[in-house]
Amino acid sequence: MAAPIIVVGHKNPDNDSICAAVGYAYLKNRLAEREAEGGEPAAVYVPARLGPLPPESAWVLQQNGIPAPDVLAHVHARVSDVMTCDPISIGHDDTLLSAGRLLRQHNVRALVVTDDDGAYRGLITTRMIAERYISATDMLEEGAANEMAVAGNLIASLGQKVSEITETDVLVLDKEGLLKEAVEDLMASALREAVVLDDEGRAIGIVTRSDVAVHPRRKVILVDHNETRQAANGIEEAEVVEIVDHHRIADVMTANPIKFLNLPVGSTATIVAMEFDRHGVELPPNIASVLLSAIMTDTVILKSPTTTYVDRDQVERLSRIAGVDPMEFGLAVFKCRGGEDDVPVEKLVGADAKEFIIGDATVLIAQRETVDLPAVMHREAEIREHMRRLLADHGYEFVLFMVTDIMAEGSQFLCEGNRRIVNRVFGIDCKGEGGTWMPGILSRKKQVAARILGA
Ligand SMILES: [Mn+2]
Repeated sequence: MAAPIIVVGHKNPDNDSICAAVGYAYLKNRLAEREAEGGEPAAVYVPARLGPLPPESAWVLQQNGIPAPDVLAHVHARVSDVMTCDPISIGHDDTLLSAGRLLRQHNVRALVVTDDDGAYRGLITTRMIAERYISATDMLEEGAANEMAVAGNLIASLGQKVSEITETDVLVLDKEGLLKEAVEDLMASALREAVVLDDEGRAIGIVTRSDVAVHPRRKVILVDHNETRQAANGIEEAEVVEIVDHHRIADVMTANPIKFLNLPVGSTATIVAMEFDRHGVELPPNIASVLLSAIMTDTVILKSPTTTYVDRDQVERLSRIAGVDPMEFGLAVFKCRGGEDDVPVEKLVGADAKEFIIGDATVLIAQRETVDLPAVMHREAEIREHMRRLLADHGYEFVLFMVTDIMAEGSQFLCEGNRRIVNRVFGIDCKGEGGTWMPGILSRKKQVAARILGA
């Protein structure tokens, strides 16, 4: 079976990047099974992530009995992408005759020689056997024997022990190793073959020079991003086979035409849910719940101005399948983030902070979405002190911290530095101490940054 196709969201993953990957991989696997009509599916899809699991993702996956996607370090080609798995092996006490038979039977050029307990000892290859036979003819050259003697020597060799001509000086590779480095080592090695061992010293693969002549590309489906900067390391070496996203079109390029599904809706999970519908694949309650959580976080419980009627439709459908009240469920998801009291101030302010450039000044706009505004405001003095430190360290014109109260549908503005700009743009008089309540302001992108940048 071919290598699994990875479904992955962006770096520094948010809940949408995790849940859309889980949901879309599930859908793709059902579609592959349907296509296979009871046979072996042509591909297996595996969700992955590029960073730590957000607390709300950990919660929703656990609640629904779904394992967290594995972390993907990179998508560069690895040794495991070219190696021949489960190589044929032979015991060191076996004869050359059995070795020859195995080589012919499996039509391979190398066998793994094992100890009595199955551990890797070395390799025996067609070339080594050929050399063994060629060496017999040396007897003639030296005039030490007649042809009968050579034939006798060759016949005797059939009963010779494999261990006597086993090559033990073999390049050993790690299956997770970068292919690029493995190729360099293999070219420099005397043997044409290298072996891949597991932790217990058993041979799990063989790599030959002809295996590495091809340049395998790992297959990847991008969800919730289409920008190389946000994608897995090595993305330029990978083959992007699909993109499902709701961001601006950026710079991921492909060699072939692909399915590129991008819609200006509230979350990637919304699009994934629509795809289940389009393909007539049944949405199980646990996947519905996971997708619902992502729509809720990306749209701030449908209150962000990025929310569309399409998102509302899907929320209604998903919550029906998952058997939850959408608003209660959304709130529960947000509550998982928690930690308003004890999260370090650097994280409270900095977890979601973006720099913007106005003329020749740089400003920082940070946002914390919360269901417990009083708990955040209780730490105002500490927060302001941290904001002033950011201001001094980075030379910002101002630092604006919007504490967005999801339930009250507004944001408390805390500003340090040159407040004049913020005050002018929003027609407020933000003096510090207590901050200013901004009803209806929920989106940094649409309602705050856009206005400040446009001023
Ligand atoms: Mn998203």
